[in-house]
Amino acid sequence: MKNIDSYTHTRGESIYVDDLPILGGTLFAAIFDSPIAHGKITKLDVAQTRLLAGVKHVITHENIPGENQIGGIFPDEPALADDAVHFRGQPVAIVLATSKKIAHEALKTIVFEADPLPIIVDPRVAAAAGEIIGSVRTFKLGDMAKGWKECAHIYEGQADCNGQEHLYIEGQGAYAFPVENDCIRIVSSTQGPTQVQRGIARVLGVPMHKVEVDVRRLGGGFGGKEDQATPFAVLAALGAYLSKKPVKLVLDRDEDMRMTGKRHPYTADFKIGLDENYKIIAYEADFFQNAGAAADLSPAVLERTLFHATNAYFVPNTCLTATSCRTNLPPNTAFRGFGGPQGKYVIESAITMAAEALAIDRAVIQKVNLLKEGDEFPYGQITEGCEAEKTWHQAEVDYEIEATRKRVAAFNASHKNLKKGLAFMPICFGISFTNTPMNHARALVHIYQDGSVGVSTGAVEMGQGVNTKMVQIAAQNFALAPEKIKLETTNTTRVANTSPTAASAGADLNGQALQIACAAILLRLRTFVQKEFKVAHLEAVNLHNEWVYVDGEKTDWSWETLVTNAFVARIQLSEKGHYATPRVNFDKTTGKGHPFAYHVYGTSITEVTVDCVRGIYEFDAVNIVHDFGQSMNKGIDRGQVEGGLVQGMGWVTMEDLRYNEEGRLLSSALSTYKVPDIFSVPKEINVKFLETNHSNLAILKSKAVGEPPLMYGIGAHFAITDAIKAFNPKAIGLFESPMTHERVLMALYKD
Ligand code: MTE
Ligand code: LUZ
Ligand code: MOS
Repeated sequence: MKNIDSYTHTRGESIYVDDLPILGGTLFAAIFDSPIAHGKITKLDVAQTRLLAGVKHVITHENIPGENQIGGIFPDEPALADDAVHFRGQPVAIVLATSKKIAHEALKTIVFEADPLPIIVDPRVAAAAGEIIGSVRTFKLGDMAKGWKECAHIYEGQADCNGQEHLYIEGQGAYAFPVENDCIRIVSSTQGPTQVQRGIARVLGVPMHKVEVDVRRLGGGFGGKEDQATPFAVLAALGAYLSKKPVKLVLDRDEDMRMTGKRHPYTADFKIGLDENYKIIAYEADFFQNAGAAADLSPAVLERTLFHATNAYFVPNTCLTATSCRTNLPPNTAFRGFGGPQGKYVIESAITMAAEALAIDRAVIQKVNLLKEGDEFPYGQITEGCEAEKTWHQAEVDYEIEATRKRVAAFNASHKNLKKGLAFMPICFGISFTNTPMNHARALVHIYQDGSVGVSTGAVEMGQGVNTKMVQIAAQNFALAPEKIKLETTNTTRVANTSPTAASAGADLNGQALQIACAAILLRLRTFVQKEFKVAHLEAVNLHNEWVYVDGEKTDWSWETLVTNAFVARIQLSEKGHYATPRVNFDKTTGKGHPFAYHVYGTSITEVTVDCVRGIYEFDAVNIVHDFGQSMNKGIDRGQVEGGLVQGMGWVTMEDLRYNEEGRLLSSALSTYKVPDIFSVPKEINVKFLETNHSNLAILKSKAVGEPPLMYGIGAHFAITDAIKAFNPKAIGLFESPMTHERVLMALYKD
């Protein structure tokens, strides 16, 4: 089934926040954000600004009617700065004017003075200074002292990976409307409508029922709108609440890049020990996360780094520690993979270091350590339906690895200045929010009198195709054509108390809730047919192809007739469903439990050609075998794998996020921050569907696919370093990501 948005997308008719028709009286908001990274505010004068023609309001923290607080996990982030600023780009004041241009011009007249305070941008410096968010976290398995004794080879090193700009095509934005009795209705580009609702209620000092949040779709989120859509929605709502006018706030690209947090950069120390057979016996890693100036989701991201620190490998003795470090950068946040990629990058570096020292192919170490059925993760969960080895073996066979290795070796032997590199990247990713209470969802189904169906869920469409999957579920349950189903906006008054659409669990959680609602209506309708047709057994009543069947025979009732008759017979044609993932639990104090409903596995093989004169490279192919369970929509799922892969490749190759010592973002535009385009994607991407038939908790056995494929991208880093070594054997220990052309060139000529 095609993506239900493809028609309006390709015609440019899909509606985003900035496309909403402008209501009369609308005011346009612009944010005055901190020009310095750290300081105590000594003067904030907006008197002149308030007098400007076209300026209607200037709002500072003093005008906030409720609590000046937007922190989700820790209350450490004001909506508008009060006595101090902690990062460049931190919102200090907002101007509401009759046009966006006037609002932006007016910002220049705001007088802001501050006494500078020391600026920290490096997480290790922050940790040494005691600037820590939450507590240091540890996951442990086995006995380290015993483990190290059993090792024949032990290596220690450091691995660093950088942050990443989300670069959703639609920037952050919201459009807020005042409603009678101090209520607010707001359209927000958010992955978390309930988070926005709660944030607004808190800052306005009103109960949540006074705030209605509506989301049609997002032009991309990638985690960047899980938490960080909230501050901008709050500011728009605050404007509407105080001015009693509709207020629109849509960030321009440069504002968005400057003000919002990104993927967390990490620096880590590792120690790995192997026995004679290259089995990893012990692994220790100590992660320092660059959290930025406030907690945001950092503690949860930090935790997922620990969950995925051993990637798809079994390590009997593991000690993992992680520290969230407070720096003077915009608060970093969720980004596809949510700390998992950073954890995996470090163990892949450790394995590479061991392989380099032992002068063997790193794939040899990877392969013998893959997870097996019944293995224990450092957090206590046991693998069930483990596909790590199966995807690896299938990748070796389907992509003819022996022939590929020979071809690469022959190429490298016959070329002086061009070298090819290969890298395997196995992945294992846990599906569920690691914070157990977030794993539930609701759906609401209406069948209208004419037989058409309206479906609301808590899921937010951001390009990943969740709405299409929801239509498929409803259509399948009612035996209807997809055209009979309409996916409504995600709205807090129809579906309340939603978890954000995140953790790749959107389709699983909301899809199961939707199935429960559909099943309840269907049972009522079939029972009604049973009575009307005087059928002995309910099982004899079925729906096929929009028609009622009894005992396998077509009746004279169409779906429409059934619905109309049921309505006249006063049968309830609406239903809600609620689903809570069974089994999941996790004890944060012991670091043990069964946090994930299931795991997703896969293996990629990346082939790259490096131009050793210029340091540039091209990806010849990325070949993937991915564990989809039983994909309910192969087109959408393939798209998720391809998109995730390329986004992950961008993270470890060209996306070079830079801040200077003053905490100023240097890579602040698309001219200085390069993302993969059609010329830099692999020439070939092959995705093979490993179809498995285990019972699992995935919706219709179709496994979550949103985030896991991003981590195939990590293979790009190690394919490049493999090629570099073929040119310059001294270029080992390259564990600093991204592998930009500049960095590759330096490595090629390093001695
Ligand atoms: N795909 C597109 N096109 N746009 C997005 O913003 N976000 C990713 C992934 N795929 C994203 C995407 C992230 S971070 C997550 S968590 C999942 O989609 C969320 O959707 P799901 O739970 O329905 O898989
Ligand atoms: N968000 C969250 C996530 O709040 N908890 C998670 O476990 C998670 N995992 C991935 C992405 N977002
Ligand atoms: Mo995705 S990082 O869970 O929004």
